[in-house]
Amino acid sequence: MAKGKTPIVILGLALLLLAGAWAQNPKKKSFPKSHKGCCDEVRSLKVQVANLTSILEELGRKQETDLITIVRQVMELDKQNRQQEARVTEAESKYSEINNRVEILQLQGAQSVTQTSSDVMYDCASLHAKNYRISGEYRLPKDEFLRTPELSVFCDMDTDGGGWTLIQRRRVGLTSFDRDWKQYRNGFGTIRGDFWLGNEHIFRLTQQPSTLRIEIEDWEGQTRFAEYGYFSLHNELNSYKLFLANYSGNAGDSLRYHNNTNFSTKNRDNDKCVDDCAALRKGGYWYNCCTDSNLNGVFYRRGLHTKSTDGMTWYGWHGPNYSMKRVEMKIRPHSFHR
Ligand SMILES: [Ca+2]
Repeated sequence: MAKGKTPIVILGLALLLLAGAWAQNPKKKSFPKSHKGCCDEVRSLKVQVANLTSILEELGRKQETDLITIVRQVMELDKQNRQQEARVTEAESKYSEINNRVEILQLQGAQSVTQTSSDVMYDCASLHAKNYRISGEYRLPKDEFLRTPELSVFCDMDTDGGGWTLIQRRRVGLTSFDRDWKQYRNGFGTIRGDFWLGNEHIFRLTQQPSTLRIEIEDWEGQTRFAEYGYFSLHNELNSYKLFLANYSGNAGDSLRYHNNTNFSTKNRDNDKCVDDCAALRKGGYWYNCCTDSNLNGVFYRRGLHTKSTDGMTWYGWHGPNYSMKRVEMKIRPHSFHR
């Protein structure tokens, strides 16, 4: 019976195989359909990605080019800036050179004029009378006839007609004014910066009737002045005693209190007080007991000037606790003509 059934079994298997093959074929045919769609999408995506990459690369290249252009522009601007700076430096140098030449001419002029006329007291007013009208430093040579020493002075040829010889200036603040008698007698500091001309020179110059003008500036940039129509010092034997009169101006009369007072320094207390005013107020001045002004006091920079009473004060304007930003004291003889 088994032998009789074998061909049927084989046939059955063959049919099954055919059926299986047939059943697989449609699947195989349907797969490529969906696989083809997938590949198209992938290809499309790939193309898009490629395009985007290309755009990105292009953008990158463009940014790089822009960056290079900007760097080049910055470098060019920097170069131009350096060239301009060089030009400014050159111009400044030329200006300085011209200025020096003018100053040398001023000095030479002052010297030659002095050497040919020893009949006048030499100061900025007499230079002005000889038509020297530029404010600046002048060197007055030694004069045997007048027995006056060589002296550098700073002339203000602008204020109220000019002809002013500066006897004091504070504007930089690096020069200490807490000095001894000898230094105040002979003078100290730099004529273009902060200085005291020297009591001996002031005494000599004020032998001719003179006016004193005091100009002060506060830290807000406001300026005021005090003028004394009469101003002179006594000699050293009389401690350079101060004489002044005829106040005018808008700063207040804060030197009147010091009138008829001897000059004091930290090593020579000539004031009218039990206290040692020069030591307390840290400068040389005509202290009475002690001050209504202290123009040779401590130079306090902005913000520090209210902390003590030893500053560069002028009570008539800002009281005892305010130290000025700038001070100039200058003299001019009554004989001055504009
Ligand atoms: Ca005293």
